[in-house]
Amino acid sequence: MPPKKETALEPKPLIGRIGTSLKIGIVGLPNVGKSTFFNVLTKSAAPAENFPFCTIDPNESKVGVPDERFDWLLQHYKPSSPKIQAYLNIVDIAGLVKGAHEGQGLGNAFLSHIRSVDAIFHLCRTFESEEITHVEGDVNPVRDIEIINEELRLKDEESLNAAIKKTESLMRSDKKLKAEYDILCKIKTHLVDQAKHIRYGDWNVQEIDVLNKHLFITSKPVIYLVNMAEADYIRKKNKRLPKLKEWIYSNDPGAIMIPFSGAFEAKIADMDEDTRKTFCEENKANSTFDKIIAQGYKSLNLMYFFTAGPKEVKAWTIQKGTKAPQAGGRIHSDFEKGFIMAEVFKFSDLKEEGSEAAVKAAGKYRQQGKLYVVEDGDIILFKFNAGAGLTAGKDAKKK
Ligand SMILES: Nc1nc2c(ncn2[C@@H]2O[C@H](COP(=O)(O)OP(=O)(O)O)[C@@H](O)[C@H]2O)c(=O)[nH]1
Ligand SMILES: [Mg+2]
Repeated sequence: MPPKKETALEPKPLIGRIGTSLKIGIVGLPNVGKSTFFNVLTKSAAPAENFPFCTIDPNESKVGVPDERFDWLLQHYKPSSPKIQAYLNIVDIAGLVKGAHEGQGLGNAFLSHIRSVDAIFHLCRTFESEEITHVEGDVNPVRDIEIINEELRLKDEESLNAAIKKTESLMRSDKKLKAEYDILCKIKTHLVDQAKHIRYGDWNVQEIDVLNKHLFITSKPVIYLVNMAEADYIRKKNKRLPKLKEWIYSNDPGAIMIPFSGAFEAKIADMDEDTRKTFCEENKANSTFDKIIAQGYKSLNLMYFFTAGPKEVKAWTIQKGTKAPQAGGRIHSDFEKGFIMAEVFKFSDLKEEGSEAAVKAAGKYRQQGKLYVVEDGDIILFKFNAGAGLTAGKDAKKK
């Protein structure tokens, strides 16, 4: 069956779960610095203000997504109360070892943990240490990445084979399942015969539909985090980095790699602000956490729009491709049900013009209808019909 032509207007559906409280999990071999990274990040990142206790359980946490635009809006509107930024859910997953898919180490327990996240921080180690043993005997990040990637692929192979078997037996009584069965077999060619992760494939709408029923591990986006020794991080060099870059470039084109140093981050997290500033200036090095959080958030296909005024400044998380009424529905279901229009202006225009009135005067304040696809960083005022007894055009943002 030839794939149906997709219209240019409707973007392809995303691979993965639908929702706005998606999570990213930290995956890697034992002793590569996953928990150190998680703990320092959780402790030092700006706590999400709406969640005074960042830690949900010892292995799961929320961290605020740093954004200069948000900071600027706070300065501009000086809201009297809530200022709520977007946050990233992050999960520390126990280390994987070779053979995990067949039950080695913590074995299959990792599976449910990785299943429950929507993207992966694949953490690997380039720091040397006599005391901190490496499960594979020596430091070799390319080999480590290959071990983990193969474990994940084998785990998917197992799930996929089970899915194929099940669909095949159900297909005998339900012919409609033939199309799904064919798609699963096509995925198998990719995952098993070509030994490739599912996220490298170019899947059409029907195939994405099937993929989203199963949420395979290797369909999740990956960001490689390279944990360096403090000294290497400061001098921005490590002998293994070029090879690692080359490996990612040829084997996982498009994947993002972010070098950082758990040791460096832990050190500066313990300093008071002045000491930290001096230390960072002297060493010409800074924390990488902001970048890691921002990229992690992006990898989940999440973005946010703002509501902003003297009362409050808030970032509202939505999935990429969300239309105006559904974006409004994040704030209140009435905004979606009674949607009239969205008044939208761009952060960059506000910054350039200096005030909302100036943005309006410059003709950059736009009224958008229900088909408008919200863009990252839009500042929106929803007009909606609040239903029985209330007048239309009630403002979402009261002055
Ligand atoms: N030298 C050095 N040691 C680190 C670094 N990150 C973590 N460690 C140490 O390595 C050991 C294992 O770290 P941990 O974060 O528990 O690793 P995990 O098993 O991947 O969660 C601990 O003793 C850490 O103190 C690092 O960047 N440099
Ligand atoms: Mg750990």
